[in-house]
Amino acid sequence: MEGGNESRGALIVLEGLDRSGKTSQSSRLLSSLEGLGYSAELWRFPDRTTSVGQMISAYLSNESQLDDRTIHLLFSANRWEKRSLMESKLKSGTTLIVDRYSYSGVAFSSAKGLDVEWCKAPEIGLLAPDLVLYLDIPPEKAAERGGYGGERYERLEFQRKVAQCYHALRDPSWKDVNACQPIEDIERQLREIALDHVTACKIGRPLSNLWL
Ligand code: FDM
Repeated sequence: MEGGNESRGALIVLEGLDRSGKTSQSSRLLSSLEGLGYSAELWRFPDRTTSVGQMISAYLSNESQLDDRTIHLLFSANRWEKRSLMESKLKSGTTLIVDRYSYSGVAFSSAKGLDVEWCKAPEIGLLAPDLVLYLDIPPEKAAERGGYGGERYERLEFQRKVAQCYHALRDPSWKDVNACQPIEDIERQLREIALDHVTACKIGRPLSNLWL
């Protein structure tokens, strides 16, 4: 199976501001796909279980301070340490639903003022998603949802900048879904879009790399 593209799984990424509903929608999407008999797993970045992930977690909860470029590279390393497992899962036919990925990496760091191309550079060569589902919500609405949990980036002013940076990253794999709709409507739309992509990958769309 050289090339490994026959009957592979799809790489589906959910992106959006904090409190946009990514995490609950990712779980619902996983249940839907599994219920339809697909092999699927739910991943998330940062993956706080690795030693790099623990450094990221300490930074996010303000237990440690790191230079902006240093934390950017740690987020990137946290994706690189999972790249080969990601590729083998996809090639073995498992669809991955990923709660945040490289787009978070570039959007959050460039919202701090780092150059976008500099932010993308360490991400070049990571697997490109087949589909990015962007849960679109005005930053003010997201802030009203039960408040933020107190982590470093959960501030309205910063989330406004992140929203602008996300918008500049749109590419052909990107689909906006209005995250202000009722939960079940969002769930249904995500499922429909995701199923199209899962089917396309099954019939042999090749894997590709970011950000080329
Ligand atoms: N975040 C997440 C980044 O700044 N860069 C990244 O590469 C990733 C994956 O970390 F505020 C930010 C986004 C968010 C925070 O995310 C932790 P979760 O989804 O709340 O764990």
